[in-house]
Amino acid sequence: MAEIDALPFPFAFRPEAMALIVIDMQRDFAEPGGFGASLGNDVGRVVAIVPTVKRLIEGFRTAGLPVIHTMECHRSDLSDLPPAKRNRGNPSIRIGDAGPMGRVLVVGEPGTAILDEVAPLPGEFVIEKPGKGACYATSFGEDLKRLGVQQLVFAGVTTEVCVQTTMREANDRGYECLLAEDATESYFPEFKAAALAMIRAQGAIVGWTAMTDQVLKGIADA
Ligand code: C5J
Repeated sequence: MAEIDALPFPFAFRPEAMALIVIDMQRDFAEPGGFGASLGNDVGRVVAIVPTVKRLIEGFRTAGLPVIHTMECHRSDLSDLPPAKRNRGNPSIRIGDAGPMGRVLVVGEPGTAILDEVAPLPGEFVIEKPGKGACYATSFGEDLKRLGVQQLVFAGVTTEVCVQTTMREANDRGYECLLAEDATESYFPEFKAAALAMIRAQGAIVGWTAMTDQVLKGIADA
């Protein structure tokens, strides 16, 4: 078994069973005028991790390991958007409304797109998800089975919402999950710190955390 220097203890993995899951690196969470900003958040925090996420993606591609991207988005008729989600919070524009980058978090709209710097390559899986977690109402579970992966490295935004939800879903389904600490971000630094601590508490009850350099070293040495 190969290893990544991780917390709370080394993350053992088989390279052929490993994939990178990049959560929701979309313009709507990273740019002014998008969903994240409409909720009053400082999107600069998301922009700051883009180079690190890019480095992680490139490391997986170089190692020949799968990269799976997710996008939080809804059908244009909003039939997959429950009122409980649309009405939540007090945004200046709601999901489905027209904003400066098109309709917010709707499939095919400019703001829903993944940022150019970390965009999927042709052939990489892109999971369009209507929920915060990638397992709900998507093919994510079947895609992971088809790829034969068992160990997942996570990156993306936001740490305590879509990233943590998907990690918990995957952990419950038997996957071993590691979160790249410096390739994930929250609009709230204290929520990020708490999510990292929760994930690795109690002997990795939900998973492991490690810095991107340690992940890249682990897969390069494997
Ligand atoms: C949120 C996400 N925060 N991708 N979505 O609404 O974390």
